[in-house]
Amino acid sequence: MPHFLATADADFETRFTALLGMKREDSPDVDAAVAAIIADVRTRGDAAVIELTEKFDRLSLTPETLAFSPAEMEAEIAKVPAAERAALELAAERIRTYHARQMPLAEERWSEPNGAELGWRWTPVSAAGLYVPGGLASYPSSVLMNAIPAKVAGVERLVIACPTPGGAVNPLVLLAARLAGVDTVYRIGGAQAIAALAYGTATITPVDKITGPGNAFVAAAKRRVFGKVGIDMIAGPSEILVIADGTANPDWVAIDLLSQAEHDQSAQALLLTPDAGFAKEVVAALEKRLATLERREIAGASWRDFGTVIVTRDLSEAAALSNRVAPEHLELCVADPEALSAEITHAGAIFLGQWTPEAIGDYVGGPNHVLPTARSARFSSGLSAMDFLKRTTLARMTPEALRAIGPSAEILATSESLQAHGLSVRARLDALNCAEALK
Ligand code: HSO
Ligand code: ZN
Repeated sequence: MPHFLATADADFETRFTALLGMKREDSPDVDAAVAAIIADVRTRGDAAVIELTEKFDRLSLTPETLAFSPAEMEAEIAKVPAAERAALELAAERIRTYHARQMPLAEERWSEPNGAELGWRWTPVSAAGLYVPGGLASYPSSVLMNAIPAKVAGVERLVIACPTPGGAVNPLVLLAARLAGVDTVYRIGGAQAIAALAYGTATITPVDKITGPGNAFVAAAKRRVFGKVGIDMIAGPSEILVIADGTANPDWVAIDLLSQAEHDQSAQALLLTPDAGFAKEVVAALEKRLATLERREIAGASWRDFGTVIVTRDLSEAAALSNRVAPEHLELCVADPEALSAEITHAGAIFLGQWTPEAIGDYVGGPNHVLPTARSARFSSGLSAMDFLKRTTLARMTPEALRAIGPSAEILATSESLQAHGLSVRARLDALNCAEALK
């Protein structure tokens, strides 16, 4: 049974707080094992990566076969049926167009009356590595969502690490890699792949930033290599929160809730509505739909353990509660989604109105589907072109500007007992004063 709450209940606040604090992911503590794997890859390079791939993926590789050859890529990609190819191409194009709009001006610069110039400049990271899980969660759509923003940002070298357990390859993943402009696809996975991307081996050139989802080993490895390289985020199980009023279609809302529940038994689907009768209809429709799903075991476990229905006094109260959840995906299935959207302050992605199922955003809408989970939308955003850019600040003083603001720098340097700092300013001010005196 999902959780049923009503804001009118006396114990609502206690139960809602418990919901917010609920720990959904029970990830095993693999940190010690991951530390050992990273150390091994750092000291033994390719040999360690090859041994670990043999052990975990039952696949024998050599330095020459760590990456797919162009001919192997061709052969796999040729297996993709035309309909899938066309759909992936449409998705790639729409994701590219959307992310191109995120690009900031390459350089901003302005001058002050004293002649000083200030500004900043954006430059891409040189190389990025994208992790793609093998097996059940090997999503071609996620390849596009990670690789395209990197390309749009101007990343020169883009590589993928994707395990192929027992040699099993997903041709769609390789096609997505090709469409997105990925240079090399390595058939390696786990912590060993993250270590190889971060530190490099004789055959794998290290990258500067690693993005993409993965299992507990991959997550722990990303945490450990952070600092040596940049990472995107540590993504948790998917979440969807739907705010609906009586005008929504209960069956559509039900299947939207299930669309995220089917990702993972730790996924969470929440429905907030002021209409108790409507809530009942959604739950009934959901049970019916659930029974028909291939992934009913997973979706059913998610709905049973973490599914939640909250009856609110009105839509504004639903928006306020949603802001406290800060969901990864928020659907507004209400008569006036724009008005309600104005009340939303914390959410990874908002889907406005009944014609916008969340799945559109997962595949072809254009916005990124790599989004902050576990309430981290309170302080972070989904993956974007900006994640592959860095900002360098620019400053240019003139004698006049240095005269105006230099003395304050000197005073602050003295107060921090940093003599050379102060002297670097003073030397220039003295030269200026000297030149002035000689005039
Ligand atoms: N909803 C998932 C992404 C995804 N859905 C991939 C389907 N494929 C996390 O945002
Ligand atoms: Zn999804």
